[in-house]
Amino acid sequence: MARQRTLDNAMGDLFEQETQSRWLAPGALHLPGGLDSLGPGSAWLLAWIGAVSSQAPFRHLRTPGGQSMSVAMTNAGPCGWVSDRRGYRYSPLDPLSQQPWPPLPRELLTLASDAAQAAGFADFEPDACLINRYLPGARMSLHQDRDEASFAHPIVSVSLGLAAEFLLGGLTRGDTVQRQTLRSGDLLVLGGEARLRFHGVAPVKAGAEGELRFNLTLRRAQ
Ligand code: MD6
Ligand code: FE
Repeated sequence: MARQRTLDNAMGDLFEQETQSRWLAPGALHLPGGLDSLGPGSAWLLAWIGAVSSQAPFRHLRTPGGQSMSVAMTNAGPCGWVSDRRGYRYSPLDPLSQQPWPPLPRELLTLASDAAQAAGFADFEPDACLINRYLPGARMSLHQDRDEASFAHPIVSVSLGLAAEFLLGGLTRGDTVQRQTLRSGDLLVLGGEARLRFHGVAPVKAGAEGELRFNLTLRRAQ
C-alpha cells in the first residue's frame, strides 16, 4: 500500500516535471515536453525535417559581415529567413534553387498555434519556419529576432535531439542572461514583452540524445 503510494507520487512528479510550463520572464513560456503533450511525438517531425532538407538542403549562411554561421539552416513555409552579404531578410524562394520553400504541414501550424495560445497569444498563424541544425560545438550568438513585419506575433520554438543551454537576456545586449536547458520535445514561446529580448544558444555538447540538435522556430514574417 505504502509502496504503491510512493510509486504513484514518483510517477506524478515525473509527469509534472515533463509537462509543467514555466514563465522564464513575462511573455517567455517554456513548455517542457510540450511536443508530446500537444502533439503525437517527435518521429513525424524528424521525418518531415528529412523531407524538407532533401528539397531545401541545410546550408551554413553567411552573416552580412561575411562569417559563415556554425549552425546550418533551412526553411519551410511561404517565407524563409536568409542571410548573406546583403543582410538578413525573409524570401519566398530558396536562393539555392530559386524554388519556393517546402510547405508547412497543418500539424506543425496547429502545434505552434496551441503553444502560442498556452502563452496567451490567440490566433497565431505562422508563415515561416526556420530550421536550425547544430552539431556538437555549434552555437548561436545573442540576437534579437527583428526581421518580421510585426512584433505583435510571438515566435514558437521546438527543440529536438541533443539538449542545449538557451540563453535569455534582456532588451539590451549587455543585460544579464539566464540559462534554461532545452531538451528534445521542449517548446518555447517568446512573445509580448519578451519578443525582443536578446537570446542565444551556448555551444551544444555531445550527448546521449543523438548526434544533432534541431530547433524549429515558427514565425509570422509578413
Ligand atoms: C535555438 N532559438 O534554440 C535558437 N528565437 O536554436 C532562437 O533563436 C529562438 O528559440 C526566437 C524564439 C525562440 C527561439
Ligand atoms: Fe531567435
